[in-house]
Amino acid sequence: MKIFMDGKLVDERNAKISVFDHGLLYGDGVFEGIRAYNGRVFKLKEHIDRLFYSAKAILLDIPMSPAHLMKATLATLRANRLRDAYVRLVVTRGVGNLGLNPRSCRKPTVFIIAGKIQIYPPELYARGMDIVTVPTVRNLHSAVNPAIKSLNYLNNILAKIEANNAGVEEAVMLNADGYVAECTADNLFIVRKGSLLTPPLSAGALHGITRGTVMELAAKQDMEVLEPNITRYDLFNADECFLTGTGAEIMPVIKIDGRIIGQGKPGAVTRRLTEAFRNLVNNSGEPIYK
Ligand code: PXG
Repeated sequence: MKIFMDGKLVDERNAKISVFDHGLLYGDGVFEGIRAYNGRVFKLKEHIDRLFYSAKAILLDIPMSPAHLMKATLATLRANRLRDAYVRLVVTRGVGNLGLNPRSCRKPTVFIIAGKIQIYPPELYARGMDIVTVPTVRNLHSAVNPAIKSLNYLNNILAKIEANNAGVEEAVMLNADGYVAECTADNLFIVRKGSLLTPPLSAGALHGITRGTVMELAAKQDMEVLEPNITRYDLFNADECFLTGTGAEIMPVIKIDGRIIGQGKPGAVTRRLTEAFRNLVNNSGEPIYK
């Protein structure tokens, strides 16, 4: 496997990070997870834009332009002869000394991995997922804003462990006010009386690119799309529920905290949006091979 590392494509065995990199020592950095389908990178510009917004929020100057990063992403996919892939783009604060002050870090580290991802067991897409709400509260936006896709995912990792301990694959994270924020790497949607509802970004949800795509697809299908605060009660009484994310795509949810959602199987709206999503990802995006 070829990895893009600080401006060059290198062999996997030579793609090494210093133990003094503050991305490793402090989780000081930002990342993006991007997907390619059928020889095209889905929403590449949106992902690169979000990377720059995350970097701006943590005062990290990415040492490459957005255009250069897009080219590097495509070059990494070509170097690995990939058409369907998952791309992980990472920018860290770089090598510094043993102290958290980023002033000692001279140059951010940039690397890009192009590989595969399967975050949930494939059979769950047909059956639907059982999820639970967990005690770990989503980061406050007055602390580390959940809009920042930072290298510090402990908030989400703790929630994931709590879900696994409860015997399920995914966790619903509530915010400090008790409203639904999102899952550990996915946004959450419910369908209620024909309308599509998802928590507002102010509730602690990431500005998910799949989330935005699904909202657009629903609007095109003449559905009403709303972003109200959502409670656990709203989840339990939803007609349908599903999760969205670059890794997850669209995952139906059929049980939450032991309550069966709707008919206990993936619903018609979820299926219709999944079909529209599949159609879009296979027929749009930045071509890898021109
Ligand atoms: N919320 C959080 C906290 C995320 O990390 C999403 C929502 C969905 O956003 P997008 O833009 O992908 O629709 C994410 C995305 C992984 C992995 O390593 C994580 C994400 C994406 C892909 C893979 O498990 N996070």
